[in-house]
Amino acid sequence: MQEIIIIGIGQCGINLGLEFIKQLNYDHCLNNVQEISDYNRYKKKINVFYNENSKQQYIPRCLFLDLEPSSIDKLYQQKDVIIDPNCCFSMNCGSSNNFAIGKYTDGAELMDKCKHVLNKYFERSDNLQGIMMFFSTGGGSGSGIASNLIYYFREKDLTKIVHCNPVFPQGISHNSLEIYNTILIMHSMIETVDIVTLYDNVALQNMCNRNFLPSNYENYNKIIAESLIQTTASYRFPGFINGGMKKLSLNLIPFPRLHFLQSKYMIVNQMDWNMNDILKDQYKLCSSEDNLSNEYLSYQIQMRGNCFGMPESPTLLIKKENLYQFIGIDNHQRVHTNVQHRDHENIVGFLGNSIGFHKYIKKYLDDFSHMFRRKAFVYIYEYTGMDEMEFIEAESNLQDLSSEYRQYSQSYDDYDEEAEF
Ligand SMILES: Nc1nc2c(ncn2[C@@H]2O[C@H](COP(=O)(O)OP(=O)(O)OP(=O)(O)O)[C@@H](O)[C@H]2O)c(=O)[nH]1
Ligand SMILES: [Mg+2]
Repeated sequence: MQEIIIIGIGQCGINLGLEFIKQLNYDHCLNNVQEISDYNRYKKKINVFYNENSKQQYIPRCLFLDLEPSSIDKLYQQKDVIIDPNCCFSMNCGSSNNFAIGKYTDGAELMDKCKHVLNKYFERSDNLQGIMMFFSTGGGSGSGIASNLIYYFREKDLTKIVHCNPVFPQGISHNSLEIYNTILIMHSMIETVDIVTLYDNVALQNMCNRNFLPSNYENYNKIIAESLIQTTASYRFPGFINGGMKKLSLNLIPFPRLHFLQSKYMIVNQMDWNMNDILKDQYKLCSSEDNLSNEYLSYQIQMRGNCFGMPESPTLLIKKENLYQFIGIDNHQRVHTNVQHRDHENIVGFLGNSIGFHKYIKKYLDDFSHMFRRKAFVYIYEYTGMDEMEFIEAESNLQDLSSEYRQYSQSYDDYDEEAEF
């Protein structure tokens, strides 16, 4: 049945995972006791994110973890969604914003319980697609525990897809350790994860301001969840062209290490819209400066609703013939879902693998190098048993990734220059 497991880690991950489940419930017309309230609504693929119990309730297939109890306690207090308490684990310690505590000490103690739940989900699933993880790269619990889980999942089954949805920190002023945590979890995500969709609170804040919404975590999480509801619509509902996690990874990741995607999301209830609008700044969920239309190695357009016409008339969103010649393939994919969103007639989503990613990661790498050169704050990690070597490896792995992305942008620039002569 192509099942997916939702995993939320740390405060940010739990808030985001919960919001995503709430919106899934709404999209599938589940009421506050997780029963289907509208039987006309298509529910054939509801098992993608839910397990059905003997009382015909659909319980989300999820796992929530934190090193402090407050976010997990919040899950138990929910009135409009039921989360199985056997899938929620916390400790009483907190990570003090330290990746090493999340990964090696207190966080590692949670792993046995996690493995037990994950193995149970594996056994109960017909044909598991993979996992969707939510966490902030800056948090100690989020980044540390996520790193452990990613390695565990990879060892367990190489064929399943690991899709991470990390929220990046605002910058060095927010909290010094966030930069270290970010580079360390990025190191884990480069080798072991199939797809990473990037989000950051700066882009989300801009989106809130533009839409006259108060700028707070609740609204940020709503926006991220809405875009993921759009991305997963083609997994959960029928359409002209259907998608799945594997298809997404096959079509958008031309080289295994280059799997960092940027997401955009646009509601198109108005008549005068253009497919190219989706590339505009106001729709992006990650504040990278990558809006050049020829910067994408690959992209996917996700359409939901009825006004998009038949798939035989594909709309080529980005003109990038030169890039095609360079990569040698046409890596543009469309997915289409007929079942409309309950509140919006038509929605367009966009996921792109941009070579501009190297510019996005540069500011984090610069801040990291700036602090690490002076060994600032490194003792905090060393007290927890972490080796300085891990910092050096992470930095160099990220620099390599950055040059791999840059190599494509340079080749493209060279190609452009040659073409001008
Ligand atoms: N979008 C969004 N960002 C959040 C949310 N909660 C925290 N953040 C951001 O996440 C980072 C802090 O991570 P947390 O998730 O609070 O940390 P944690 O994973 O619980 O780890 P600890 O350090 O152990 O508390 C900061 O950059 C916050 O701005 C949230 O609900 N939504
Ligand atoms: Mg926390």
